[in-house]
Amino acid sequence: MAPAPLPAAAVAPSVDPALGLVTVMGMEGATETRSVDLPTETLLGMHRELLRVRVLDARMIVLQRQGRVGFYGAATGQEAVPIGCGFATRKSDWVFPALREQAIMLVRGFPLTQFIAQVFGNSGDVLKGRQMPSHMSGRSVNQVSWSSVIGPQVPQAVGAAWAAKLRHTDDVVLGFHGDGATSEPDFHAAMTFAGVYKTPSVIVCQNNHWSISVPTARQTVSATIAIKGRAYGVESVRVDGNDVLAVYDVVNKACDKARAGGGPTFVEAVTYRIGAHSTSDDPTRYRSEAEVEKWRQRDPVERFHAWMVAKGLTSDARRAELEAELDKEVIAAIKEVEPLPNPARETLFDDVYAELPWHLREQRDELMRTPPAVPHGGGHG
Ligand SMILES: Cc1ncc(C[n+]2csc(CCOP(=O)(O)OP(=O)(O)O)c2C)c(N)n1
Repeated sequence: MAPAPLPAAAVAPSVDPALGLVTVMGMEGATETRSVDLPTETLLGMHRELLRVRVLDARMIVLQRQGRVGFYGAATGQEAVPIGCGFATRKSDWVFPALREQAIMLVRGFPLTQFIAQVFGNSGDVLKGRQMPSHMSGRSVNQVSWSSVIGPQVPQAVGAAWAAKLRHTDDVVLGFHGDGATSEPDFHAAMTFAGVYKTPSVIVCQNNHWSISVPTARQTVSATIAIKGRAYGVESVRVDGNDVLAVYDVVNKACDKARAGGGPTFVEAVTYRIGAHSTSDDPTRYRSEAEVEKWRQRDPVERFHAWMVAKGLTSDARRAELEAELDKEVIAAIKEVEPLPNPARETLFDDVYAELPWHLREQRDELMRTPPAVPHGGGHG
C-alpha cells in the first residue's frame, strides 16, 4: 500500500488559497505567521475546549476497552477543526457532522452529562439510545446526527442551507466530511447544488490522510482536495487543520460571507488522525509509526498551548490544573449517567408517527406483554 503523502503542512504558502496552506501559528506553535485579534476570553475558551476533547476522548476509549460502552470514534490529532469551527458559529447556525465533529456540540453548549449518556445510549440520552456512540446530535444546539454512511450529510447540509436562504434567515449550515468522502457521489452532488444555488454553506473536508486503511493518495490525484471546489464554482480554501486559530479564521470568514449572501465556501482542513479510525480499528496494520510520529510533532493541542504560553496567557502549571479539573468533570459525568437504566422498551415506538398506526400499536402491546429478555436497568450496553 502506498504511504500517505507527507507532510501536507510543508507545502509552501501560495497565493492560490486552494493550493496553499493558511496558517496563523508556526509548526511548533510558539511562533506565528501573522497576528490574530481575538479576545483573551475566546483564546482561553479554545484552549480549554481543546484540552477537554483530548481528556474526554481518552476516557471514552478506556470505557470501550473495559466493555462499558460499545464503540467510540476519537478526534485525537484533529481537535483543532471541531473546536475552531465551533467557535466560528453562531447559536442559530446548523451543524451536519461526520464522525469526528461531535465536540462542536460541547463548544455550543450541549451538556457533558447528556453527551456521555449518548455514548452509553441509556435513558439519560436525549436520542433514547437509538444512535451509535460518536454519532451524536442535539436539537438544543442544532447539531444533526450522522447516519454513518459516508457522504449523505453533505447534501443534507447544503439542502438545509438552501432552506435557510429561502426563509431569508442569515443562518449558516456547516457540513463535514473526510477525504474518503470526496470519492462518494454525494460529495459531488452537494458541491454542484451549493455552487448553483449559492447556498449559505461551509463545507469542511477534514483531510486526515486516511480513510480507515486507504490513504488520501488513493482517493485523488488532484494537487489538493480544496482545488476540487473550483470545478463547482465554489470558493475553496486549504487551511492548516492543526492550527486552531487558522481554522477559526477561515471558517469565521466563510460564515460571514455566507451570512451576507456571498454563497458557499469549501474548506480543506489538512490534519492527521493520530489514533485509530475507531475502537474497531488497528492502524499499526497499515501505516508506520514514523509517519504518526511526524504528525505528533504538529499536535494541535500542543501547538496552541505553546502559542498561549508564548503570549503569556497560560502556563504548563495552569494547563496541568485545568486538565485535572476537566478529567474530574468527565469522571463525575460518567458516574452520574452510567447507572441510569436503559431507555424504556416502549419508547421504541415513539417519535416517528404523531399517532401510532394500528399495526405498530399491536406490536407495542405484544412487546409489553412479553417479559424483558434483559432486566430493565444497569447501564452497561
Ligand atoms: C457508503 C459507505 N461506504 C463505506 C463505509 C465504511 N466506512 C466507515 S468510515 C469509513 C472511512 C471514511 O473515511 P473519511 O471519509 O476519510 O473520514 P474519516 O473517518 O477518516 O474522518 C468507511 C470507508 C460507510 N460507512 N459508508
